[in-house]
Amino acid sequence: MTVKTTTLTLPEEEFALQGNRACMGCGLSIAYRHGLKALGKKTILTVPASCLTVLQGMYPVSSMLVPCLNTAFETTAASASGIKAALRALGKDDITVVGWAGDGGTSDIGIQALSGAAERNTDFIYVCYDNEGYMNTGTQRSGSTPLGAVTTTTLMGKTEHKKDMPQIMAAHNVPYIATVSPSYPLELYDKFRFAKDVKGTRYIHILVPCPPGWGFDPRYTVEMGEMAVKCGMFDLYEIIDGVFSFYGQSQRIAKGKKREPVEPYIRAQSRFKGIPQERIDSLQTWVDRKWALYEQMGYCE
Ligand SMILES: Cc1ncc(C[n+]2csc(CCOP(=O)(O)OP(=O)(O)O)c2C)c(N)n1
Ligand code: SF4
Repeated sequence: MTVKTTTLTLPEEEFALQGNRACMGCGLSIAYRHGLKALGKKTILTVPASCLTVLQGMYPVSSMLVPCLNTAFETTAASASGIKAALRALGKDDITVVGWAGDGGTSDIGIQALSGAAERNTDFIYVCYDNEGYMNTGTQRSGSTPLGAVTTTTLMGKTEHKKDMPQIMAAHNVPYIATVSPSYPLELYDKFRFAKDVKGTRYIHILVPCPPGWGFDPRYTVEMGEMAVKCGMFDLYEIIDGVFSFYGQSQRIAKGKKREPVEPYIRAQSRFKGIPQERIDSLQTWVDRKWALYEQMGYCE
């Protein structure tokens, strides 16, 4: 049995330093810091244009202690495949290759390269941090933006539901998938640590609360991530060789703990300001249907 990490056993070594350029309260900084702790120094990252490139800093100043290739928007998985092939040619098989991209760079523009790499079961970890929009360029809608959210390209609120990226990856039969949240950093750390030792394509999806893009006070980042999980808008699970299991707060819900309604979570964010009641009902139905499907699949007790 894998031993769970606690605040006492979490390694102290840092690879993402203080004083980075992320916004105050950015959920990505928490996730990045803990993810890199688990991946360790024998890691090469490839990152497309996104908030993460901003967080890392501009040459020659960087807040990072691991090498990173800044790549074109659509090429995260393709460049990761290339780095892996080059390392193999050099006989270096002890370095973890990681593509780390936003939801725009993953669910929209980078999906073709990712799908190809996953189908070939390329040996790398792909991380999608999902702040539910193209935030670095001022909050445009992505395929991962939820129904009803106002962005600069959905002024009346988005009219479609969010794309389910982890399930799209599940359809590729990759050996490891995990959904994680910076609100539960120790569990996030453990999922990254597990993924590091798996061979083949591993996919980790992080829901990243984003104070300016979602419209909430930066002090509530952790709480916002918890609310998302407690109401079932975002679920914590992993799929190991096709076997699905919930963990953490979502496991408690799967075991019978009552799910919170989505409305308080929606009302806490100004991107949903003025959202009509029928759209809140539609979001609730979307969550209820998702959980009914989990039950049908035998994932709940
Ligand atoms: C081909 C291409 N189109 C557009 C851009 C401009 N651009 C840079 S970052 C970005 C938004 C990225 O969104 P996402 O991947 O969700 O990451 P986030 O900014 O939210 O962290 C855009 C549109 C670009 N760099 N390259
Ligand atoms: S816009 Fe959002 S995701 Fe990007 S750095 Fe700021 S808080 Fe983080």
